[in-house]
Amino acid sequence: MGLTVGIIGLPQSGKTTLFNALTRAGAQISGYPTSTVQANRAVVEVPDERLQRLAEIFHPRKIVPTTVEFVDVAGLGQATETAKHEGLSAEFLGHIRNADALAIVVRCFNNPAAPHPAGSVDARRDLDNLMAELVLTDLASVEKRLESTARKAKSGDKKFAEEIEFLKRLRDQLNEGTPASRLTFSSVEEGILRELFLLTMKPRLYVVNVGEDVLGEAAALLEGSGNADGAGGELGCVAAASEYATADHAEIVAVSAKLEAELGELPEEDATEYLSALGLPKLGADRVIQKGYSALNLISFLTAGEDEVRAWTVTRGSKAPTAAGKIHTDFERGFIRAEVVHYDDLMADGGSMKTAREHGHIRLEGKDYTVRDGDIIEFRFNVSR
Ligand SMILES: Nc1nc2c(ncn2[C@@H]2O[C@H](COP(=O)(O)OP(=O)(O)OP(=O)(O)O)[C@@H](O)[C@H]2O)c(=O)[nH]1
Ligand SMILES: [Mg+2]
Repeated sequence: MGLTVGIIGLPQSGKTTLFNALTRAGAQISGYPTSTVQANRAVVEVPDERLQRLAEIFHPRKIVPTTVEFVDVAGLGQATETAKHEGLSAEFLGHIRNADALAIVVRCFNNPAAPHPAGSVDARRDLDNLMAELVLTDLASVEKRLESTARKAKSGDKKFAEEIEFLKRLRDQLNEGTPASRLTFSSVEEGILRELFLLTMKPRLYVVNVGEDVLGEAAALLEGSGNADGAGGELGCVAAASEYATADHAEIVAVSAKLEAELGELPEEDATEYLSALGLPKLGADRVIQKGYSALNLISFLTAGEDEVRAWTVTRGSKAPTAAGKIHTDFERGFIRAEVVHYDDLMADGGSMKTAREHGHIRLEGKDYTVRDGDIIEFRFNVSR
């Protein structure tokens, strides 16, 4: 479905290192700002253990996971040095305007070999700065739209007067430093918002980048089982980022980008073994992808047969014909019915479609059926209708 996540953050926060961990793409990193001038892009597979299990049952010729594209851009602030008061540069924006979500990298690691450009780690300060850049950029978009709408409003059309009203409300809010995502709006206004491609409307996922020695504690802290009382340094930084994310109603995940980029060069099983031996959570790259998926309100449905076992992405709440349309527009147009068995039911039935049928776990669903994550679906359609 061509889902794209933009990796953004201040200079030297570890964006490219994270990108490498996520994509195993070996993109260039370096210890001084300006390292990433052009954007790095890579498409990665969404890990889904269910596909392997299904392949053992269906023996398909191929397994096809669903994918996400990551874009790694230059550090904010550094790309905008010359355009401080107009928000981000056009070139930079071109890379993230069309992203479906933003992964915001927050630096909490210490690294004397690559010092923090501001001299020390401070998640609150960094996130305030970063959000200010995004807000400023959006403000410029809103101002521009206000000018063009004001010209159109001279025709006397009430529609434009209402749009101006809304844009001013949006501008006031941004002027206070509040992201556009906090605004409440009507469906007409939602249409205007969509045309503005505002950065602060995009779903956000916070990624705190910590040193490998505190990764375990940081992960526990974010899951609510750890404690950062009195902790300064890296853990205090993680706690501050966590507060920030909570106030922003966004998900947060801890990674040690450097460790993971290094582990990314090992075979996956070895990397997993290494992490579990140290009592660390599974690969942060996987967690970033999965959290990104849920932040975006996406689910996967599955198809399984002799030809292929495959995962497909749809937005949560999608109806069966929409899901069918992901496979082929004919499937949506000629949709008749969906034969559905949930992955968990099939597993409970020992992986046997026959048993699943006997237990009534295989259902025939119509066009109003809301697809669930993990549904294994076979579509019935007729294109001649
Ligand atoms: N100790 C430690 N160092 C890290 C970690 N992540 C990144 N670094 C180091 O920090 C420096 C900057 O990392 P990059 O990934 O290039 O950072 P960036 O955000 O892409 O930087 P720009 O593209 O210049 O904005 C490099 O020297 C990395 O090796 C980490 O988790 N721990
Ligand atoms: Mg970089």
